Amino acid sequence: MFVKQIEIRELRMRLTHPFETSFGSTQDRHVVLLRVSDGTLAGYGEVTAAEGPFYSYETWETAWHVLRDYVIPSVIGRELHAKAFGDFVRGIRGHNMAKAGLETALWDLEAQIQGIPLWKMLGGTRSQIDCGVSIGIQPSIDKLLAKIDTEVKAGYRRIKIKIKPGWDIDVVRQVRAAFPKIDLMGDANSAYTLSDAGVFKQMDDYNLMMVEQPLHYEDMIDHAKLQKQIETPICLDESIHSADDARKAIGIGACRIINIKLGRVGGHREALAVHDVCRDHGVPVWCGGMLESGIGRAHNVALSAQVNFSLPGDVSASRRYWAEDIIDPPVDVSPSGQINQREERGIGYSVKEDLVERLTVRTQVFSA
Ligand code: OSB
Ligand code: MG
Repeated sequence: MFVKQIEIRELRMRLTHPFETSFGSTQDRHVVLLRVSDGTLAGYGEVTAAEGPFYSYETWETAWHVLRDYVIPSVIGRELHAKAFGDFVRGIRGHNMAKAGLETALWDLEAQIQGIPLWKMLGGTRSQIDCGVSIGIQPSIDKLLAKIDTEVKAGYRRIKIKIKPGWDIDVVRQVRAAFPKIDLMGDANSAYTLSDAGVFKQMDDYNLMMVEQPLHYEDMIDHAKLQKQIETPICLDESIHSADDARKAIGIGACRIINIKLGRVGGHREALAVHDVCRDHGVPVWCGGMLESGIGRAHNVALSAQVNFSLPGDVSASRRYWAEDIIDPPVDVSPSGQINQREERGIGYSVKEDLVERLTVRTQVFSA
């Protein structure tokens, strides 16, 4: 396809509730969207970088800079397939979230041109995906228990709670006592070191599906040491940026599960490669979330159709995040905790262009 025009926009969107992790709280999101056109059709992608360099070094502002000055100039006016995007930006180190914003838009456009749903073009087979929720750190345990109750009643198939030092073992104990049967996990977002192994040994008593990224955001070695000391499977999030990372982490026993995020790995092509490495090693994967608008969410849904996404992901309904999402229809979750893939072409949801325009605070257009 011919990359005739690329539009980059920054939107301000307020989450219905603040979301707190071990590295901080966020509510007012800066959502960077990419719209790429061949002159006839358009594809959309989302940059999942956060408001500050806390989950990773990228922010919405670094993504804008890297896209404007390096990524977009590498592909504008070129003839390419979405799967070849990585070859055009190979010289740009890191900044995977910036790259993924454009890469995913190119996949949407290519699926639009072919007139097929993206999930099918990617080779996905799951026409329904299993959904979990990620619940941020709450002001009190009672509030957390009430949130879990709401989500379990809504049908979600797995509950993830955020943990940090001081909000960990006692919280897990009380959640387990109140909900003995639910599929439960904890996500530490790198808040611990190997000297905290005792905390995770205690967690072994509460039948957690997994503990996500307990240690440093660049580490694999200490995770392997921790995994040897505990029974609960470790799931890596922050540490995995590529299929090569996945191969190394699995090889040294640093994890037994991997969370795949499109932004963190640079887009659909690398996400599929991570998926395949995990599948070949018998390691299940699930799709992570980054508090996306409907556009990033729709890409997550499409990716989750891959066969080895055998665990419920952090892909949940639009209404959990936004009073009004920017796609139509919003992403909806069934009472049995699943999202149905759509048969419409591309990401399968249409973008509410009027609403996007109202939420936009800056735009830049690049034309061939
Ligand atoms: O670690 O998975 C994470 C949100 C922001 C940054 C990191 C993470 C998260 C979530 C939320 O857990 C997932 C979601 O509901 O989108
Ligand atoms: Mg995580």
